[in-house]
Amino acid sequence: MRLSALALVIASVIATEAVTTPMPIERVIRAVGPHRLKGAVVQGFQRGSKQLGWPTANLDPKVFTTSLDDAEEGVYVGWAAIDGHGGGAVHKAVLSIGWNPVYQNKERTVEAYICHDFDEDFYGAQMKLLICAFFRPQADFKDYEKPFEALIEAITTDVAFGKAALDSDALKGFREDGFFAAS
Ligand code: ADP
Ligand code: RBF
Ligand code: MG
Repeated sequence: MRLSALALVIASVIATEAVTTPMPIERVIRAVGPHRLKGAVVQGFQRGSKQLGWPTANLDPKVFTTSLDDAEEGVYVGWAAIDGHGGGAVHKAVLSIGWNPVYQNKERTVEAYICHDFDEDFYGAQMKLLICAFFRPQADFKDYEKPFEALIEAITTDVAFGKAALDSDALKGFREDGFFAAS
């Protein structure tokens, strides 16, 4: 592991230990794919912004039912662009793939917190998502005294960790991927 990646892992373990925690959440950077997914932003359960303070743009499930394996549940980083919003620019994204074990969803979701302050919601818009690294499995936080607070703190750390990871030489180049230039 490169030194900068190791420093990120240590920093993220320390940050997540701050919650009353039986086991710290560990993060590593494992390159994947990249997976290039394109589809509409759909409605979810409206929990991201309201309950957790982290909105997630949910990708139309028909885009990934066959292209992503069930085994790929986890927290990932990548790059995202929303057609007609945020200047159409490519932004950093920290995302969740799976059944959200804290909530025990029946359907798998692919949902991305996009690191940009949008002026408006963008349901129905086309989202391009390039997923390039995995960094932890999803957790149910049931051993924690306050599972929802633990989830919020984990996501907060994931976002800081993900933003730094996307600045690494291994991942930053995907921002210029031809996928984002194509219609
Ligand atoms: P839902 O459950 O419907 O996905 P969320 O509470 O997760 O609702 O909020 C997601 C919605 O918020 C997105 O579909 C999008 O329209 C809007 N949104 C605004 N800013 C962002 C952002 N930075 N990242 C993701 N979604 C955002
Ligand atoms: N849900 C979980 O149940 N467990 C997790 O460990 C988890 N990690 C997440 C990490 C990130 C960066 C994001 C954006 C979401 C994560 N979620 C996780 C999904 C979260 O439960 C979901 O976004 C909200 O329920 C709103 O749909
Ligand atoms: Mg959402």
